[in-house]
This record gives sequence, C-alpha cells and structure tokens, in this order.
Amino acid sequence: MGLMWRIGPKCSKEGVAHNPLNNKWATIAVRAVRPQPSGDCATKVPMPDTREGPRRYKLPQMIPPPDTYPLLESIRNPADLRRLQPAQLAPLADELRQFLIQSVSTRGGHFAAGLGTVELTVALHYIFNTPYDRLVWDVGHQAYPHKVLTGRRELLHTIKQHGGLAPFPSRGESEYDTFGVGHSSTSISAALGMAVAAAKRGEDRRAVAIIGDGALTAGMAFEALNHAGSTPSDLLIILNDNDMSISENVGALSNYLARALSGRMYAHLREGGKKVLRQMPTVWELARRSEEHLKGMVLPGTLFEEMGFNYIGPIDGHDLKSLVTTLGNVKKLKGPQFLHVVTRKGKGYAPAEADPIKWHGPGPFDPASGKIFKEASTGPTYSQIFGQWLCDISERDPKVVAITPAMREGSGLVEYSKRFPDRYYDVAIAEQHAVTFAAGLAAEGFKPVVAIYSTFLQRAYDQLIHDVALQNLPVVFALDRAGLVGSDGATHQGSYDLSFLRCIPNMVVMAPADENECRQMLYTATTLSSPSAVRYPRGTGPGVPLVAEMTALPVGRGQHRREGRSGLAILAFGALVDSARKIAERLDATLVNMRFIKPMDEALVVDVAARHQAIVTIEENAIMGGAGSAVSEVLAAHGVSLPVLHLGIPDRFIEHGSRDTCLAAAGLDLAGLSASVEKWWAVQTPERVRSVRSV
Ligand SMILES: Cc1ncc(C[n+]2csc(CCOP(=O)(O)OP(=O)(O)O)c2C)c(N)n1
Repeated sequence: MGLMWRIGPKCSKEGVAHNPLNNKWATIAVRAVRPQPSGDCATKVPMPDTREGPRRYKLPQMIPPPDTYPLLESIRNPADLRRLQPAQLAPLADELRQFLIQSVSTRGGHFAAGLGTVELTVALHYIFNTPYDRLVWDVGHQAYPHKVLTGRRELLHTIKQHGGLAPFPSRGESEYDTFGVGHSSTSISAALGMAVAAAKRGEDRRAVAIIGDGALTAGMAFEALNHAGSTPSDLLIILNDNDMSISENVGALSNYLARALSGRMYAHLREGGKKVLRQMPTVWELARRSEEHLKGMVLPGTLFEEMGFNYIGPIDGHDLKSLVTTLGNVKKLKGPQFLHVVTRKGKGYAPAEADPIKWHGPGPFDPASGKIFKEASTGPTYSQIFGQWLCDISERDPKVVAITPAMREGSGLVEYSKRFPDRYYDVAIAEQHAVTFAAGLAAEGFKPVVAIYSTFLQRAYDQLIHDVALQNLPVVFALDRAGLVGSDGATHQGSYDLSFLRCIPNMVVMAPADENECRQMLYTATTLSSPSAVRYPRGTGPGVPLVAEMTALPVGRGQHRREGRSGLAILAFGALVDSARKIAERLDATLVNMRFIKPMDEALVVDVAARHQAIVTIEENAIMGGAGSAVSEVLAAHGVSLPVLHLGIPDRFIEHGSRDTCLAAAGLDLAGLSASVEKWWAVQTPERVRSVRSV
C-alpha cells in the first residue's frame, strides 16, 4: 500500500499516515484544510505548518523597522551578495524584509507578495550567476526584493510613481530584469525561449521562471509547461506556492497543490533518505526509481512529473539554508526541472500575514501600527457602482450571473460574491476561459456579466470574436480600468479596448460620462440580445448621483448636451465628457456626449457636421482606430468633409504615475485638452474651413 493520509472519521483534528517503507502507521495532527471540490471529508488533506489559517496578532508588539541596514547597504549588486558567507544570508534577508516594510509604507505599492519572496530572492541571486543566468519573474509584483538586491534599493520608494522605478520588472530599467512583465503567466514561455536560445548558442546559462500558484492557473502557463516538458531544455520552473492569488486561489489546480503538500511525511522521508543515500550513487539510483513508484501513489497524478519535469519539493521557501542547498543541487541538473517552494504571502509582517488580500497592494501605511492610510473618498468608484448595480440587477433577474478572472476585489465583486455565491464564478487567472465560459452560459439562456479589466480582456480577443460575437451571444462585458490606470503603468493601461471592440460585428460598445450613466448603460446591456461592453475608468466619476431605477438607454443614440455659437463642435466619449464640457463652455462650442461608440449615432454626427465648421473628438483610448476614427469613418461614408481633430491616447506607451500624471502625459488632462483644442481651433480660419469643406 502506498503512503496515504487517512483522516479520522468526520474530519477530526487527527489523521493517520501509513509509511510503506517501514510498514508502520503514525498519528499526525491535521492543521488547516483547504476547501475541496466535494464536501466529502475523506478527500480532505492536512497541510504543512506554513498553511495555518489567519492568526490573530497583537499589533503593539510589533518591532519598528530599523533605520539602517548595514548588510543590505553593502550589497550594490548580486555579485556582492555572492561574496557573503552562507551564515550571513538569513540576517540579510531580515534586513531586506524590514527595508521593504519601511520603503513600501512611505508610498504604497505591491507588498505582501514581495515579503513572501525575500528568502527565495536572496537564494536565487546567491546561487545563480545573475544576470548571466536569467531570472524571469511572473507578473513581477513580487519582485521588489529583486529590485532591491539588483542596485535599485535607494530608488525603491519611487516605485510606481511618475519618473520612478517601474511597477514590475522592465528590460529598460535593469539588465537583471530579463523580461518585461505585468500580465501574468508569461514567465515559463519566456524562460523557455531563453533556455532554447542559450542552447542554440552553446551557452551554459540557466533560465529560471518563478511563477506563483495563482499565475500557474492560466492557460498560457499550461501551454508553456506542455511545451517545456517535452524538450530537453535546461529550464528551471520555481512554483512559489502561497495558496493565494490576489484573493484566495481557486480551482482544481489549487486543490491539487494542497494534495501535493499533504505529502509532508513523504517529503520528510524523502529528504532524510537523500541525506543518507547521497554518497552511494547506485543505491540512490535504486531508491530514486522506487521513489517514483511511491510518488505515483502519494502525490495524486504527479502532474508535473508526468508532464516531463523532474519535480522537486515541496520545500519551505523561508528556510534559506534548504533553499540554498536545493537550488545549488538543482542548478547542476540537466533538462526541465520543477521546484515546488511553499511560502507565506505577507511573511514577516503580521498584519499582511493575517490579511494578505488587504495587503496585496496597500497605499501608504504606518509600519508600527499596520494602519493603511486611505485616500479621502470623493464618492463611489466606478468599480463600486458596478458592484452595486450587479447586486441590484441580480435581485431582479435570476438569469444574471457574474464571472471574474481572479479580480474579485479590484472589480468591486466582494459583496456580490457573498450575497450571490451560487451565481458568482471566480475562474482564476483565465481570461480566455472566462469569456468562452460566459458564451456557454449565454448559449443556454443565462445573462453572464464578465467583469474584467480592459487590459486583461486583451488576453481573450479570439474568444470574444469567435465564441461570443460570431454567435451573437448576449454576454455583457463590464470593462473596468478602461483608459489610463496610473501606477500600474504601461502593462495595465486600458488604452485599446475601443479600437479592438468596435471593429467586431454584433458588438454594442458604450462609454458612460458619469456614474449614473454607467449604471443605466450596464442595465441597457442586459436588455440586449447581442454582446455588449460598457467601459468605465479607474477611480471616481464627476459625482453625479445614482438613480436607483434602471432605464434602458436608446441604443446608438448620443446625447446633445450643449449648443454653442462658435462653430466648433466637440464630440466626447466616456470619462472625458466632463473635461470636454468645461472646454465647450469656455469656447462656446457645441458638446455631444456620444455615449455609444458602436453603433454610432450617425445621424447626430452628420447633423453636427452640417451645422458646424469643425469637429473635435475626445476619448480616453488610442487615437488609432478609436472612437474618433469611427466619427471620421461616418463622415467619410456620408461624403462630409470638414476639419476634424482627434484627441486621445497618442501612439506610444504611457508609463506609470498617478492617473492624473498619466492623463497629463497623454495630453488628456484638462490643461492639455484645452491647449490642444484652442491651438487647433485658432488656425481653423474661415478660409481653411472652406478649403477643407470643398475637398
Ligand atoms: C493576465 C492577468 N490577469 C490578472 C492579473 C492581475 N493579478 C496580478 S497578481 C495576481 C495574482 C497572482 O497570484 P500568484 O501568482 O499566486 O502570486 P502571489 O501574489 O500569490 O504571490 C493577479 C490576478 C494579471 N497581472 N495578469
């Protein structure tokens, strides 16, 4: 019989384990139990110490971080680190952790994930010859310790701010950042590419992908595993398993990893056996073979082994000694390796350990008390408005269901997930699946609402076209963070959705000018029999009160807001309507809130063009292919020519900063928009207008 856990009857706190090597049974304590797919107690498994549930901490007992970091300050780059004695690594890790706490507390940033990778980062740079050996961090939100150890310690407090360090690893920033990241689950593919490139050039460099258990849930990660496991590439994949995504990690893979971790006794035996047998190659080889047999029974499926990897672990990701030893050994191995490292998100900072969701990306905080400073609220955010609307519509319409690809908190779905647990689907970081899953639900008569950030919908473009739009299935896309998002920077800007959505047949695309319009547009979307998207920005709107009653807007109709006498008309889309209003008032221009990007209010556009000398379009989307382009297409189709200025996101990537600095960088803040409109309008002389009109 293989090694297996037998949990006592009715999920008691004790379990019994059988050790096939000595044919003995031992009683073990069962600690935390991850939720399993079925309610069957017998399938539940014990977890290692690092997975205990949230603990209660007494904040006043926390030790304030030191002001100086003698060891850390001696590390200018990883070469310095590699000169340390092994015994100095743990004190260095302690200093690094305290430095992170102090630095992030000043301005906020990604936090809990980085605390969990402190020891792993130290060990990786200690063992691998970086940057010659390639480290590829997945997503990159956990790479703050990496930035600190690779020459950016003094700049860490500038991270995510305008002109400061990039939020994620960025090739332009450091030679140690081997691959630009931000969107998840790319690390294995990229590192495999690097491993293959090294082999082609005959270089003996290592490629290491460090991927979280959340990021590993994405299809792309599995595509890469599928490829890598079938190659002889010298690729090391490190699974940083902390049982968390931004929220709790979900899905069958998460359950699988829990089962793998339940082989704690197996791992213990294995490590002990290795120590004894290491000096005796022949015996070791025999043991390895029987171990494989044993593992096949112990670790259900041995998924990664069966995919072609040499699976090592699980090991404690906070035990520097074993990390250094294991990485040192793994580095010598050839072929695809998979090292399973167990860490705790928020490690070493009590409040973050207790609530890693809250501390995933906090604002500035007081390190001593753990109090996060909240920005003064200027009203509900669009995400909150969406979440409230979703609860309201779901009360009313039993066919509405909600889907999120791992973004419950960011998308405003926390309350919904509690109130409507049977209609809420967190599908993990799987945007492509989220969209086709929604299509399936819609095909059966449900009204799925996919809550997704504009930037992450990019992942699911084929699904959007092929599975949703082509079949004209009424899926509602609630596109959060559309437009410039600010501190997450270029990887996360929602710059393109209008361009990539409006060219798809059957789509209805809306952009609300304010909070209430957002609510009414979302409702309108649920009344349609075709797919639709409502795109709204990050943060708050102009402060328009919500009307509880939901009324469908006339589809494809803009809203004439102001008639001017200057001869200039501004056609504005979405979040920038409010700025456009201020400009229109100052210049005595006509203002239209276009509301629909598709179908566009052609009659209104043609009518405005006939009555004005020039048109300015304003949108928070790439100018190319965006809403303004759609206006020009309408004019061209109707044979109307007049001077038109398109204002939107220019043809370059907008880097990180506050949302306001990003808007300014794109020329889309009020000052930038006003200046552009005024400058352009000033040269639209009657002669020029006449010449354009006569074309
Ligand atoms: C394609 C994509 N979807 C969603 C996100 C948002 N996101 C950033 S980090 C994260 C969770 C990652 O979890 P994991 O890989 O386990 O790392 P941990 O934070 O637990 O260390 C998510 C969902 C993203 N960056 N990319």
